[in-house]
Amino acid sequence: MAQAKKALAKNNSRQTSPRIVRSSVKTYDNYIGGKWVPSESGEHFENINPADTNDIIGRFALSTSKDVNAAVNAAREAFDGWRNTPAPRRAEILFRLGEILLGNKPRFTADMTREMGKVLKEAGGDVQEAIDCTYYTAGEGRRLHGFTTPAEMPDKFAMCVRQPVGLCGLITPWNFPMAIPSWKLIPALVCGNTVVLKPAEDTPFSTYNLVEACEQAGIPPGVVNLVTGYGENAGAAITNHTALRLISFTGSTETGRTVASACAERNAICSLEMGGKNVIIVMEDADIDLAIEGAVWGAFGTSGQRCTASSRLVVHKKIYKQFCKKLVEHAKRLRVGNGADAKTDMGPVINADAVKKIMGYIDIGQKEDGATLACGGKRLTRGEYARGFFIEPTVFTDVAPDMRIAQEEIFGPVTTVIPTRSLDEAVEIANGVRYGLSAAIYTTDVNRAFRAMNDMYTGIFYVNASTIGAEVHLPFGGTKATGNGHREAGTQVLDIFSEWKSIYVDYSGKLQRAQIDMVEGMG
Ligand code: UN1
Repeated sequence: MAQAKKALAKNNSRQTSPRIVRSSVKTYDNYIGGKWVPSESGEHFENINPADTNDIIGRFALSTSKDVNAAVNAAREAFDGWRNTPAPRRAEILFRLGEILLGNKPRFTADMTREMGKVLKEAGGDVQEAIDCTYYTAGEGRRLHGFTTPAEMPDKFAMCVRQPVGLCGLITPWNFPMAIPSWKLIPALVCGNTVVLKPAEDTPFSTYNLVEACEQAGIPPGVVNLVTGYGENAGAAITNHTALRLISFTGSTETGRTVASACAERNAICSLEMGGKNVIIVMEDADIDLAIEGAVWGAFGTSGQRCTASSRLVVHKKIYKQFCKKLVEHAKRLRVGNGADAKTDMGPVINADAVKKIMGYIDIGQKEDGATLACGGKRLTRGEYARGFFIEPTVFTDVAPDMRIAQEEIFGPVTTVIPTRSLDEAVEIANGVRYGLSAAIYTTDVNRAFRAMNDMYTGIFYVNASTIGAEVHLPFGGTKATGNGHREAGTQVLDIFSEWKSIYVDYSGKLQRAQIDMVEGMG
């Protein structure tokens, strides 16, 4: 009950005007063991449209550790059946899921814009990323390659196969509310694991849609379990549950560290995707208009709320003035508004806490750091903006690499322009942050492009393209404080959701001792 109040208080703090209470607002249950069930607490939290806080999308189950326990038990019961279902059969169900997602793309897109705020085109991209991930990863059902290798003794066979990890806890963020759950869920399933999935409290609806589609596709009861709620209760219960062999988390570096410590305590596998402070280097030989387009898209797409957002632009001095002028012109032209309106270029940020954090950084940029606020910097509160969380596209120029706004992840529509004298200096600045997710260079000099490609210590690198827009068949993840060495997507994600089993078959009919009984003539 106390938790419920806390959750409700948190939601109330997201409001900018009195809530219209609508009795018609639908309630949404957890999905445990193949059944839609209310949370043990009987409480709900509200999912609110960040473009209009009077618009309540639904009331979702406010789960506790008891709900997590029930979900883990269901996952345990389903595990043997699912892991022993041949992988190509598991994949067939996942291909069906892909069809269902594709068939519902317009509805899922609209639902996502309503709960998350991003413009319809981008929400469609998020749903598409889940579709791509589903088709691509389901294909692994007929591969999941292991390998054979010669054994060191005669009449002995050696091979290595993938086995599922077991029961997995998946904790996902609000900025890609269908794509990121799919990045975790689909590979977990194709490898034969069963899961407990907890989406972010700001965007449970898109993940609910994904799980409902799993049910329709025919994924057996207990294989996928959905538990909605807050990090401090449901999330913590998942992180600490001893039966969950693996926790996969995407979110802030701070929370990721807590997750990692909890997993270390109980020897659980832990895969983390966390913050970024991504950079675009623009050299003096670049196609400036192309670089501007990339910078605007990377900085203000999804209102800057991507781990891959272009929050630093390191620009050569020779073109610095021209670049800043054009960037500001473009940023000012962006139409901020409700993402559901086709004319909108940039939607709201996610909630009141985000507004506070972002506005705090804009303040720091001006006062503490002393950078030049070249455009934006204000929260929009009048007229159509009155009931939402809207912030102007904001550009800081004359930024020094060590300023807080150039070092810390803001996760909002704010970018910083840093002047540089050379490629070497640009790379040093670019690498000089605690994160290492994505980086880009705009140049027409192939030598410089390859030099930067070699020297940037990030998980993703782009040439003449922005820092956002990773595709699902390439590994996704970063170095340093961005991750803990794992990669999602691609085939590399299989190394998160399966463990290697080395198998030796001795058909000699006698004891053969490795390292001791050498083959004649070699000892
Ligand atoms: C994220 O911001 O956490 O590369 C994911 C991109 C998207 C995924 C972003 N495909 O920007």
